[in-house]
Amino acid sequence: MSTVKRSTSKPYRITAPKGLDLTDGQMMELYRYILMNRRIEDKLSILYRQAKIVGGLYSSLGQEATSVGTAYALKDGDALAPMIRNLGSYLVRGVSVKDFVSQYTARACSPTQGKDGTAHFGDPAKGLIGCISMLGTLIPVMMGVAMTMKIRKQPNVALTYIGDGGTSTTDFHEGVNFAAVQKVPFILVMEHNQYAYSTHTSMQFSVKDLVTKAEAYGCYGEKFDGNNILAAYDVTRRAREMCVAGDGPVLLESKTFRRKGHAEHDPAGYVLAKIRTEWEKKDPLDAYTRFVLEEKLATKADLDALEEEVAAEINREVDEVLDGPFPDPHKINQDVYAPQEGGQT
Ligand SMILES: Cc1ncc(C[n+]2csc(CCOP(=O)(O)OP(=O)(O)O)c2C)c(N)n1
Ligand SMILES: [Mg+2]
Repeated sequence: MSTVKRSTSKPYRITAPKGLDLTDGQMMELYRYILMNRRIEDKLSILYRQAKIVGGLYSSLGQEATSVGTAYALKDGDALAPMIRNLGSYLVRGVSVKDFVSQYTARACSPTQGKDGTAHFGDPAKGLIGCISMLGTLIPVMMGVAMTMKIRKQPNVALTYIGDGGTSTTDFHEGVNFAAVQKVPFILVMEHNQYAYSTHTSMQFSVKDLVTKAEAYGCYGEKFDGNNILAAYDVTRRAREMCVAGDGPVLLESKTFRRKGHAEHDPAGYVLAKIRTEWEKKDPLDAYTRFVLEEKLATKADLDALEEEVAAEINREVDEVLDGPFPDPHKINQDVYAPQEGGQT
């Protein structure tokens, strides 16, 4: 008699960390952000295939929980520097759908007035420091921002992100080392998504957990499930408290996976199908949806209504932005180094 072997692997579930201080309303706010993050990127991906995106398109598919959860733990006066896969962090900080769509389609109304096609923009009024494309460079920059906060005795923190590949840069070493020596309120979220372009982490470093590097620099570090939005929030909230108490910097390691290629043009044929499937099952939005329903924070009907609302907002903004003009070529140099009144640089 033959026996049929059943898979014993349990479905991926997320749980609320002990001591989580979020209200039901805040947990639903997180839900809206992660949903918005996913749906904006879905739409941008379609626009890319319609040749409406100018330049590269970088996805955070599978990593949205890390962006949204970590950014949500920050407070007014904190400084945040997202990287290109942190669309969700920008959203939490108040950047609009219109800003993203206009930025990627290089319209005159975009945050960079059509001069840059990706997420390279900041907004000091929102405490946002613009992304720098040279990997690692934001670390010493944000370490400096944190140093200013310390000198001014401000109860705030500076936070930025780095990919696993970016941890191999000199700036990573210099920035983290100096931050630890100076004990500044700096949080570095290392997104261990297992690839740097096509390079697997096994070819990038010999440590299993990036967070072990914290000990080498003499600062606190903690790893967390990067697909659990509540874990991302909670670990950052605690890191923030440590930093404000003068016990910074803190290195956080998000264990996650980059579910698309490096950018939209890269089909990532170098990733085994089996591994992709494994991580699809750990989808952070699906997992949080299950949590929200099981904890009765919302009903299926509530979530369907939210889906519709989000889709309507995105479609409305896309139509409006695409109707708008590209920048005036004569203004191409204007505002490149500093805001100018009317004239050109
Ligand atoms: C100093 C530097 N070297 C190389 C590059 C080119 N580059 C851009 S993204 C990238 C891979 C980054 O991988 P990782 O840091 O793991 O971030 P991820 O793309 O996975 O989010 C490379 C090599 C760069 N921008 N800066
Ligand atoms: Mg990576």
